[in-house]
Amino acid sequence: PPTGNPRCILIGARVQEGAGRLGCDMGPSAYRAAGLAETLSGLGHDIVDAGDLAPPPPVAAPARAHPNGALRHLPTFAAWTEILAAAAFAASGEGLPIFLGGDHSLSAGTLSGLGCRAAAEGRPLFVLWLDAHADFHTLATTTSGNLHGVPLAYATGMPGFSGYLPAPPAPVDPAHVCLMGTRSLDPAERTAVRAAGVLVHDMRTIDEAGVVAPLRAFLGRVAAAGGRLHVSLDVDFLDPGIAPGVGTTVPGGATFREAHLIMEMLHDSGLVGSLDLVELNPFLDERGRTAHLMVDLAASLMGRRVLDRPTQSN
Ligand code: 6HN
Ligand code: MN
Ligand code: MN
Ligand code: MN
Repeated sequence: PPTGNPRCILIGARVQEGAGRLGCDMGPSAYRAAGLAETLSGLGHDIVDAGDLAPPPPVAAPARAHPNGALRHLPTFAAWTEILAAAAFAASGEGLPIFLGGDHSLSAGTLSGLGCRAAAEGRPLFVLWLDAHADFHTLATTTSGNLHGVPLAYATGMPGFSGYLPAPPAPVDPAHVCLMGTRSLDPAERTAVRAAGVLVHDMRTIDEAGVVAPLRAFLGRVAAAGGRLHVSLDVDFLDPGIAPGVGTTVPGGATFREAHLIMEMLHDSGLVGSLDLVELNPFLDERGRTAHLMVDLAASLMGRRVLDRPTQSN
């Protein structure tokens, strides 16, 4: 993983077709308006803003329509997955990519590319999924048809995508995935995360144990395995009272300090190699406050702190 001050590469992905409502396409602009690049360079990082990926033409629809008639924008999802995988593989060889969403369907692509990067490095890829949801539907089990509900199942190589999307070449081991903040699971996902062996720290766990012990244990596993860590931060991980700018608010989310503490611990671990900032919907935000909070969280992840402290006590 990057040591010292890694170069951060900002990559916008204006994908919104995976969400149930429009507006996530404005996410990358909102992060820029909220000062993401300036904030991170103020911390001493070398920042490259690679701009926004060109929205790809939808992949030609498969010959056979999918039997799940609820599915929305499958050819668009397939196209974004392909170009994001290529972008993630390339950028992760040059620095620490920060993907600016865009809805969470983009992580199907980023995780696919990062899996290839980790495989090329001979290291396992670990994923910290900070989200109210598990996003663990397959094409067959989603009832909303919104493909921001499937990226984690796709990237971990769950069945139910073949024939419609190329399989990820180096799927993430589900046992290397840790969900935190979970509080809304559809019935099919509840069964699937358990069967796959995904570690789930739901909001009740955070209420009872706090964030420190569960996160420290997971980071210890990543370090022991010599792993590369990807963090996928969905705005709806946060409580809607502090982060209204998202289409899928769920009450009872992470507080301001819980979220910042996670970011501070992630920074101190030195393990994070890439980050997704997803699901920000500026159309639903209030005077940019959610965009600003997400920028603040990214800053904490990249080293902003109140005071220096001895590394061991973190
Ligand atoms: N997200 N499980 C719900 C669905 O429609 O499949 C919600 C998915 C939310 C996805 O927030 O990234
Ligand atoms: Mn999500
Ligand atoms: Mn979510
Ligand atoms: Mn392992």
